[in-house]
Amino acid sequence: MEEKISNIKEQALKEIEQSNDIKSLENLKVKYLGKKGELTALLKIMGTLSPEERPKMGSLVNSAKNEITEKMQSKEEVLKNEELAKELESEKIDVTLPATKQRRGSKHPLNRVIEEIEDLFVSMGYDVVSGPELETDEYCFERLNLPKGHPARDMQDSFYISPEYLLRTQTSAVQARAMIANKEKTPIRIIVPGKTFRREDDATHSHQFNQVEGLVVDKNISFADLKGTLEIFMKHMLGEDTKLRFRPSYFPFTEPSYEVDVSCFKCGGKGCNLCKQTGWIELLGSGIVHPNVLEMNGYDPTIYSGFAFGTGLDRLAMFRYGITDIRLLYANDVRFLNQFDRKD
Ligand code: FA5
Repeated sequence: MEEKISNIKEQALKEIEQSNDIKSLENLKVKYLGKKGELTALLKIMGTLSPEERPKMGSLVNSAKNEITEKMQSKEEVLKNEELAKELESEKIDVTLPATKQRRGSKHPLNRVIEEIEDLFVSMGYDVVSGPELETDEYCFERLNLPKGHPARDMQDSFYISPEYLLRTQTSAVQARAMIANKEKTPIRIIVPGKTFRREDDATHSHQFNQVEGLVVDKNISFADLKGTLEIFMKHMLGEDTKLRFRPSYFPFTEPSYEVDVSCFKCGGKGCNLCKQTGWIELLGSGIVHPNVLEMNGYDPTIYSGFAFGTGLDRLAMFRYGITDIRLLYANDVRFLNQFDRKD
């Protein structure tokens, strides 16, 4: 029996030493010290021994058990440390590596254009004002010399909410609001960037688009002031070499009225596919404020005069950035928007 105990102990110590993970160590615990383990089996047969042998064998089994337990504990510690070291190694962070770049949103091309225009006009002493997008028929048309039933209303296909309210078709609506709001009838120098809406939809017309309106009312305002202002505006946006062409046109709220074309910035006026071989691109409507409009909105046309202009911001952004379809500006496709990350 003594030899058997010694063999079991030697075998157990050897196997413990050879085990190389916690799982196999657990198995050895069961194999030697568990309820059905080899040492436990020896304790169970103690009763069959003579009373003289029993204490000796008992103490031999116990000391073998203690030795195996101790060996197991120290091996377990070694294995746990090894596993921890492996884990730490796999989680190691190289703090010297360059950081992953965080993508930041970029400014929408329309907002870039709006901000640029605002900066320019503020530097020339203008105020930036806004007005409601859901507008009354009165401000959108009637106070702009377009009474109900006026044929020129057909030029702007409108979204009516009720006979009295519509989504404004032009930022010109704010012209009348600014004149009415100015109780002292002091000079006005404003720009109005904002959303406008018409029942149109193709590559160059959107049902929602943006305009920027300009309005100056003061004494002795003439066509020369309008021309000079638009030249500064367009050269700033499209380049110093840009030329302007004023074509007589018709708007009920200005007289005389002009459509303004700019020389094609792509071909420099020689003619290309962008300007349809004409060398010119139509960009805005403008004119000298109609005396009826001044009068209707509280300014004496014999004392005051003014000029106004309205341009499509979307079209300006399209020319500026070479965008061929206006709908891209509203599709919220990040692949499109990301291109403007570092455009200017
Ligand atoms: C007007 O809206 C006038 N209120 C402009 C004006 C203001 C004239 C002050 C005189 C004095 P028009 O309908 O032409 O005019 O529109 C002006 C510009 O808005 C156009 O040149 C174009 O750039 C843009 N625009 C018009 N409709 C659309 C549309 N559906 N989608 C995108 N841009 C449009």
